[in-house]
Amino acid sequence: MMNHPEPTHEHDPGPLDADVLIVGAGVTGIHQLYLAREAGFSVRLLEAGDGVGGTWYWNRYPGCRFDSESYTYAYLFSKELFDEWEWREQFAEQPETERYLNHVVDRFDLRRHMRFDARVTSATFDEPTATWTVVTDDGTKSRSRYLIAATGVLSVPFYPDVPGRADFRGQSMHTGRWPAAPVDLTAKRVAVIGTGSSGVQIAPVIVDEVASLTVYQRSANWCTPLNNAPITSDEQKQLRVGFEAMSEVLNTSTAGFLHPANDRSAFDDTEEERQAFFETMWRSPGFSKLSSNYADVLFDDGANAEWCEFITRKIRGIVQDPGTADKLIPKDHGFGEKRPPFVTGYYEMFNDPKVSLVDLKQTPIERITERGIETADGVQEFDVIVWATGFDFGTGALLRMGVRGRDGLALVDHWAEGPTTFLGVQTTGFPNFFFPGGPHAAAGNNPRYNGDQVEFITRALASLRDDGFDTIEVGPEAEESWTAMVDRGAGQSPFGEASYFFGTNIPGKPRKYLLNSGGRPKLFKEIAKVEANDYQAFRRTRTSDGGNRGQR
Ligand code: N01
Repeated sequence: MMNHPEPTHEHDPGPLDADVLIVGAGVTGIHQLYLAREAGFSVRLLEAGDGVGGTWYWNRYPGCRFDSESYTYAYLFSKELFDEWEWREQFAEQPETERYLNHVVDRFDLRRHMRFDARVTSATFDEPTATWTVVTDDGTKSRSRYLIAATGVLSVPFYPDVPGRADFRGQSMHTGRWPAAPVDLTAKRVAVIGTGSSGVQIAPVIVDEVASLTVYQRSANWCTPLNNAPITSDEQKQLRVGFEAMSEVLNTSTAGFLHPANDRSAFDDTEEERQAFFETMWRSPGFSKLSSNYADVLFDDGANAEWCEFITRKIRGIVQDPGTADKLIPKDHGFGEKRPPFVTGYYEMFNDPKVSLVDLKQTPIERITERGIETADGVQEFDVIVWATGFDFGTGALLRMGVRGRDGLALVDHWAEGPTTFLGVQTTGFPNFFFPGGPHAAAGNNPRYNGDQVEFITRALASLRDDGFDTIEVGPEAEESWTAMVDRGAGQSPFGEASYFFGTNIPGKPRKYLLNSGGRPKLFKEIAKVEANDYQAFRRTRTSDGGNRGQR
């Protein structure tokens, strides 16, 4: 346990509540809490929701599920935990994931460090003591040495500014704020606005119960099958036997998946071989369509076009009405320029006569009325409108928390032109503040990247303690170089170019890449360098003895 400082200067804000204060009880926050406590720090966690799960707490819409394989998304820090939790499906549904995260919290006795219904409204760095004071919406203050915001990248739902949204008299829900109480959609006339991963997941799952389903599509997406399946008892056994080997792959692979990379280029193969390969891809699970596809599928226009033509033929083969099929085929971007959704029964659903598709490029939404949605084609009445319109990705939650660093610098001003980070964990001017799983963090199977980050942060805090420091702040050179790497990498492939990955779905948000374009190899390399160089990328000081800065 770290000794709580005894401030000797006049400025004495009282004792600390914890060494480490974490915000957010999602996958990253739980992991960070566990590691920090295991490392001997006193810990607290504040969570805005009234339960554990983060993304897997708020996104409880029907059909919400992983598109990373369940066991590859799960924690790997305990073999016992891995052994005792049997994922039922290759791609688990939200309720199972929420149960799993609750199980982890209880199994490792983490709940007693958590406070729920505690939304952070301000977080202020106090320079003389190098501590953070965090205030929640009920006015409670907490002080800590270190503040770790594990607030996630998809935690602020985005509602487009459509006139009349508040006028609708029926039920209106965002997928990212789905009510905990069951929503009865039986025999209801339902609209789903948005065809990103959430919209295309919910629609086919509710279609059987509703009276009618109308999908409002602004951009068609290159959807391919998820190819989910139950995990058989033999597979369960193999997973347990192969845990170490699997962990090794997951802990070292580029995007945190098990799918092997393909070193072939599309035109290394004949036309016939290519079509056979694409068929294999179509039948393969989840993200393997990106990770195991031809190596040049994102980099060569011809290769990308061939794969898109293959998907186009599939769509035309499944969707019986040629007009609808045509609308469902993207014309404005290639595969991977938007985050590809993985679907079950999505295209097939359009063959059901109660399902219709509105192409918003032809007939944009003009307004929401009391009874429904008005486009140039008139008003269509609904009982329920589902807003599957995405999130203020990457920085949304961090910038709403009222974070102020050195000299009162507001994070919202510091990042007015977009986030600047080192390793996606720290930014200059905000000592002792970390944000794993935030901007510049991941670009693949999120828990693997975010796990790398929380492990690094925990080691960094332990090294501070061991070396007699209590304050850590990244230097400007390291931040500039990491941010420049992210921006440079983002320009090198069209990946996510047409998507919220650049923040362009939010009016007024600067266009900046929000993922880690260097991937895990770059993260591993930089972390190794930092640790080998005794944290020279950071300014480490001692403050709690009254400002005696033992800088190194
Ligand atoms: O959000 P999105 P999402 N009028 O931003 C449309 C993860 N996730 O919640 O493309 C009409 O992708 C917008 O249209 P356009 C995953 O990382 C994972 O679906 O901007 N439509 C788009 O179609 C995912 O990428 C899973 O033209 C409007 C949609 O709303 C991320 O969460 C499942 C509009 C928003 O799509 C976000 O996915 C679900 C307007 N004014 C989510 N404004 C898994 O499978 C926006 N749209 C694990």
